[in-house]
Amino acid sequence: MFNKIIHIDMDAFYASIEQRDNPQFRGKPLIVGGNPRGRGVVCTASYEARSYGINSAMPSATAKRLCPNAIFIAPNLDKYRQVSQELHKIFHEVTDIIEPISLDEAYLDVTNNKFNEPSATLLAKYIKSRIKAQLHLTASAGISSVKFVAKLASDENKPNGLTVIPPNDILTYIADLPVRKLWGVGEKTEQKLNQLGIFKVKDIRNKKRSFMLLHFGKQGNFLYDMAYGKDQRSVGEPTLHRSIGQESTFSKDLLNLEEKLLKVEHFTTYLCQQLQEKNYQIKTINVKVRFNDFTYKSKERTLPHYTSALNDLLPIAKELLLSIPDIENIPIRLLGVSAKNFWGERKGNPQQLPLL
Ligand code: TTP
Ligand code: MG
Repeated sequence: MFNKIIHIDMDAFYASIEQRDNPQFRGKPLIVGGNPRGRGVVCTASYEARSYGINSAMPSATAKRLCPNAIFIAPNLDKYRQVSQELHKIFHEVTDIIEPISLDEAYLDVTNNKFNEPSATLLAKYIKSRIKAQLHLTASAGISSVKFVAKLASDENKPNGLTVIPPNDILTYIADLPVRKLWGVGEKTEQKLNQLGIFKVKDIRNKKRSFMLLHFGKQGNFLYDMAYGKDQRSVGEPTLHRSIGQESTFSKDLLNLEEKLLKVEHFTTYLCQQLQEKNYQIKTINVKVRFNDFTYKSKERTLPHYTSALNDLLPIAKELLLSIPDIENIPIRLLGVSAKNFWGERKGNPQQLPLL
């Protein structure tokens, strides 16, 4: 018996919300992000702007050069967080086994669902139509029996896509993909794989598991499994987290304080969303940075009470960042916000609801 996993990813999330709420932006190249006259970066671009080669994390000034007519607006995270909460209510109509990845992205395990509906395709269509009807936004869905393939599938026909990769098609579907597409493979791992003559997923199949283990440790094991379409990770399972959080190494160093604080805000927002979804509360929050000279600094604080509220955690996360000596002046290449000291457990058993 195969699992049925749906991965949902909203299309041009921040930009689509702004186009929805501001009719004058519709059909136009819209960029949500930092000021193009400053050192800000693009959070996301509408699909109209992407046709000029603009994408997330690009400096806003470059985006302006590529498309001088583009409209630039600053992000409104409160609004996006509210939309994300509405989105999660729609997910919960179908299942309570949900694993949020970010504000606009989540895995849903629909193997058993509240509609007792055996077709994951029908459920994905239902979710997409509810998102359209209620939020006036579009999402792309990917369906497969394993998580990493469901995620690849949701990216396959963006925007407004729905792609199903049945269990028997997985091996063929992934064979010719570049290794970079595999879950957890960033620039560094990609380079290392390439140096070992591994460019496509199917190239991993020419290596032994022991070879992958030798060169990549635990990750090698996982890469080997994924090359054969295997991914044991279940959706939103309550793992015994030692810590939970978000971190990123940036393609361009973060230079100004505004950008650094905005990243802290993004990551803390994601963190709180993850905590609330999993019904966890935490007591200790940590902010870490790696400067461009590779020195590493980390600050943490333990609160007197457990919480998962952004109102509690965001001011502390910002304070922690600001307490790092010289944070204003030194460019940073990595930033992370994480939490530990957990309390709580996953929500109870799903309820049966009638099909609407
Ligand atoms: P994504 O899902 O990566 O991008 P997207 O929803 O804008 O576009 P699509 O999925 O159709 O390709 O990210 C979701 C939101 O997260 C995005 O709207 C803005 C924010 N974001 C950033 O702020 N910085 C980033 O570098 C990225 C990748 C996303
Ligand atoms: Mg998205």
